[in-house]
Amino acid sequence: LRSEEGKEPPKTPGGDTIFGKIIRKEIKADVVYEDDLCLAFRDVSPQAPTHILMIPKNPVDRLANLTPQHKDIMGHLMVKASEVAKKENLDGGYRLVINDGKDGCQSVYHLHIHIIGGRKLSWPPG
Ligand code: DGP
Repeated sequence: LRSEEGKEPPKTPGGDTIFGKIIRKEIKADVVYEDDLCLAFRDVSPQAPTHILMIPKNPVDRLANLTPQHKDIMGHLMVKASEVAKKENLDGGYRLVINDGKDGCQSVYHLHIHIIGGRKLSWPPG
């Protein structure tokens, strides 16, 4: 057994955060893309005209806890985020953000990629 294979699966499929409830359709979300591996839905508190969250269905809590076994899913999330942005007509550009941990302002501990666009964004972020 590799070390990852010995880990306990999450207690509930999809995980125990609010995003797990969204994956299991226990609470509603405005879903813009879904497949076996990931789900994309509009952020409840949008910071721009387009603000979508892309999440893995098999949860990992944060970027800091990724391991080599997450390479494929992280690649999948990025490719699908790019496709979602295209479908949302973010032709002028957009931003992908992953907030990690307390100092990164992460509030939901189910890793997610913010897809933010539809207006001219400023840099650096606050
Ligand atoms: P972060 O701060 O990076 O952990 O971002 C969490 C985001 O999740 C935040 O922008 C608001 C969003 N969010 C929290 N709860 C819900 C919810 O129940 N539904 C939706 N659609 N978004 C949520």
